[in-house]
Amino acid sequence: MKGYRYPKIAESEVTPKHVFENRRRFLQHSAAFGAVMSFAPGMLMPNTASAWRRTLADKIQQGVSNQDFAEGESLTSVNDATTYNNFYEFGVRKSDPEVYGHKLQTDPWRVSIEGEFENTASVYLEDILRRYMLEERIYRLRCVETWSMVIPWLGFPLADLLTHYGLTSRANYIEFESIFDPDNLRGQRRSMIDWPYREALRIDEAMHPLTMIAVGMYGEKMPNQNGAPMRLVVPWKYGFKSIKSVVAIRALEEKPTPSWVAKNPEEYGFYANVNPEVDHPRWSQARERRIGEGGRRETLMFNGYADEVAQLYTGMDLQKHY
Ligand SMILES: Nc1nc2c(c(=O)[nH]1)N[C@H]1C(S)=C(S)[C@@H](COP(=O)(O)O)O[C@H]1N2
Ligand SMILES: [Mo]
Repeated sequence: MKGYRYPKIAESEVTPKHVFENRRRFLQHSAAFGAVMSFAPGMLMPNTASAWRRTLADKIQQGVSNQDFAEGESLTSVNDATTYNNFYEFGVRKSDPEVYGHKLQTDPWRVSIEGEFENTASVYLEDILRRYMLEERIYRLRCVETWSMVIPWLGFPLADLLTHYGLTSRANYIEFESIFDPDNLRGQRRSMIDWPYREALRIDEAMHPLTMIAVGMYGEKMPNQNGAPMRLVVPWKYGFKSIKSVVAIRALEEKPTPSWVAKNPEEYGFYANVNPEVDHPRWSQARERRIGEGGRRETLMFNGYADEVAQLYTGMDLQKHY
């Protein structure tokens, strides 16, 4: 694993132009708002507004370690990674998450820590963020639909979060749940899956050092279309396991049923490990299309993370436990 140095280029070059323009407009707007505030000291404001954004900005400022887990493969452009997305809460087209992502309400953000923990909690994201050093990790992302990307995530190991609340001896699985807000999430007004989106990992998968909670990408806070403000990233599994906009983390004794397994157990398994030898019923998984690249490339066993994770599955028939 060689070190990675984030390219030192102007923000205007790495951020899609309209996002950059929007941000500038937002900054101008909040500067004006600040001026108004100073003349209206009695005005009430929720004290949690934007608190996680400030904490995250501080954390990024304090410095971030970098590790390349993609063997020097080129990064997917930030434009491709933020305009070609699966986030069915916004619709089924790849462009929908970027078009409708602004409707996602991320302020304040609370996460419910439930089930087989010594200490259950309902915790504000800023209080989670305060506890951890942020790491940048470059991972391959392989969608079950056969496209792939290489993305520099910003986050921390899920294991650190789980151990903070103390797992009980009965915690065999971790279930994750995404935001449910049909008023703002137009995709949730249709019954594509049984909303909210739910995913799950076996406890050893959840505790694996590669499994991370991501709160940003490309050196900045997570764009809404990529699962703001916090999402799961499990690089050796098909992308649908990497659940976005997480509001609940539940430790369970019994194996839960993820949304895709409930919808179609023949097509989507609980494990969903990237495996070129196990085809989807409707297509081969042997090759993939790297977004931004011509042609196709071979799909790697466990998405290239076999050295790290293959031992989690020794003795399991991966054709059966797909
Ligand atoms: N809540 C939620 N999480 C989700 C999805 C979704 O529709 N809703 N799509 C999944 C799928 S199929 C993929 S491939 C990845 C895509 O992540 P990206 O858009 O950041 O590349 O998110 C996953 N997480
Ligand atoms: Mo996917």
